This record gives sequence, structure tokens and C-alpha cells, in this order.
Amino acid sequence: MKLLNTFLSRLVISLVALTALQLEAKTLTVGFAQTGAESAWRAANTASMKNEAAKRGINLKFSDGQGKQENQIRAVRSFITQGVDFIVIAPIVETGWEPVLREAKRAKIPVLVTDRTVQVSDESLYVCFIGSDFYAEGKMAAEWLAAKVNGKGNIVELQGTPGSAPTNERRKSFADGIAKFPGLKLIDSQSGDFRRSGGKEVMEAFLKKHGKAINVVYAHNDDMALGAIQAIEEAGLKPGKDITVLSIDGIKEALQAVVAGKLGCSVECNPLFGPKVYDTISAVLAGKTVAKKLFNVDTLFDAKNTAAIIASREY
Ligand code: GZL
Repeated sequence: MKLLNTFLSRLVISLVALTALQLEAKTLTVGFAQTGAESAWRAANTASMKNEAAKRGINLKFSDGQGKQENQIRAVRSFITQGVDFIVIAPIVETGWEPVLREAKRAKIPVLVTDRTVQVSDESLYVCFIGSDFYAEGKMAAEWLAAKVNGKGNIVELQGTPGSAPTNERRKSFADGIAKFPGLKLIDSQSGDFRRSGGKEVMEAFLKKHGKAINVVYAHNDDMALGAIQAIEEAGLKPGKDITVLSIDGIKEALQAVVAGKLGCSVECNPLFGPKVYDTISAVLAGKTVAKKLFNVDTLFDAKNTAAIIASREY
């Protein structure tokens, strides 16, 4: 009898240990190389990725690139060494990713690109892209402006991070959009690096250089637009009256500026795609085929439609 009890208790212990091991084995580990913490949009994007991972019991290894590609590449190499199940990258700039993506492929670790696109010669180096269509955003902004100012005005542009996909595409599509209106002239363009302080400093310089010749400010993101609005007011001018300001992202503080009449419009660029990223990772690990590019749907917010929705905005 004693022998049987010993055998049974040992059987129970090993079954519990096996179950624990199996449970441990099932915990998904994802390495996420984020660009940095340059804007309110970025903070919302990071929160979405972290909160959703916690909700799903995913072991998220998070790395803040602090605005430098070399930090991101170092983080990806560390994820490979750690043997994570999946790697997610929000690439600061479009180029320079091929070598480390090949290392991930050799290690048989799938990579998902979010937020900003990469330029590679071999698209199989990443599973798919999840983010917004930056070209469409710039086009929507240009079309809104042309209607707002009847196709006439001198524009200064606040560009985002040099070499980043949103900067490249928002600049090109806006230029393509205003090209149809000879009365709309781009008189100056400079990077504020997607930062509020950058938008304010560059706008102060534009005001010194161009003064009252400026009719429009086109900012590649809301943080820079809000910085520019501050500079315009400090110069004794009225944003929304003396100068039309338009931007992209749709953060709540920008929508409040739209309602206040200081910001003409903000084209949404929704950052809350944590759920979509993890759903896609689960689908890929389950052997399902996913589309190469999964674009988020973005809306333009201006005086006509912002007041009604602002309370419900999550970021
Ligand atoms: C867009 C994202 C951009 C935002 C900025 O998807 O990469 O970077 O427009 C952010 O606010 O800094």
C-alpha cells in the first residue's frame, strides 16, 4: 500500500511539472523595437502595444530606440540571441534594414514591420506591414487645404524625421496634391523631427524669415503643429485667422485645437494597432496566410466633424 501511495504521489508531481512546462512553453515571447518617445502619437502607440500584450499574457520584450536606428538594430540582434518567437519593428528610417532582417531570417524568427515601412530588395524578409497609408494622408491634407483657401496661399512645411517613411510620403503626396493649384506655393520646408519643440523652433525661424508672407503651415504631425501654433501666438498672430495650420495624427490635443479654431484640420493616423499586431502574429504562427500590407483606416478631422467625436477619442 505504501509503495502504491509513493508511486501515485510521484505521478501527480510529474504531471503537475509537465503541465507547468507545457504552459511555460505556450507563452508567446515578442521582441518589439520601438522608434523612441518623440511624440504623443508614439506614446499612444507604445501604450497600445504594451497594454494589449499584458492583456493577452504575451511576454513583450520592449526596446526604446531613442530615435536612433543603431539602437533598434542592436535590439533586434538581442532578440535574435534571446530566441524570441516573433520580432516587431517600428523602423525609424526606411533604409539600412536588410542585414539584420537577413540575420532574423537565418534564425527562423519572423519579423512584422509596424507603423513605418522599410525599403528592402527582398520583401520576404518580413511577414507583413501594419500601419497607415502616409501617401493618402498627405493627399487628404492637400485636398482639404485647396478647398479651405480657394487654391491660393504661401505654405511653409514642417517635416518629420528625415529619411522616415511618413516624412518621405507625406511630403511627396502633399506636393503632388498642391501641384494642381498654381496659386498654392511651397515657400519653405524644414524638419522639426516630429517634436513639439522642433515645430516651435522652426516656425519661429520661418516667421523671422518670411513674416506675414506666410499664409499656411503644413506640419507632418500634430506635435509640430502645436509647437508652430505656440510660435504663431507668441508672434502676436492668430492661428486659424492670420495663418491656416494643418497637420496629421489626430491626437486629442490637436482635435481640441481644431475645436478652438486654431488648427484647421488633422488627418488621423491611428496608433492603436496593438490588437491588430498580435492577432496577425497569432495567425502567422497558426500557419495562416496574411496580407503583405494591412493599412489602418484614417479620417480627416476639421471644424465640421470634430466636436461630435472628441470625447470618445482614445488617444
Ligand atoms: C506615423 C508615425 C509618426 C507620427 C508622429 O505612423 O511614424 O511618428 O505621425 C510619430 O507623430 O512621431
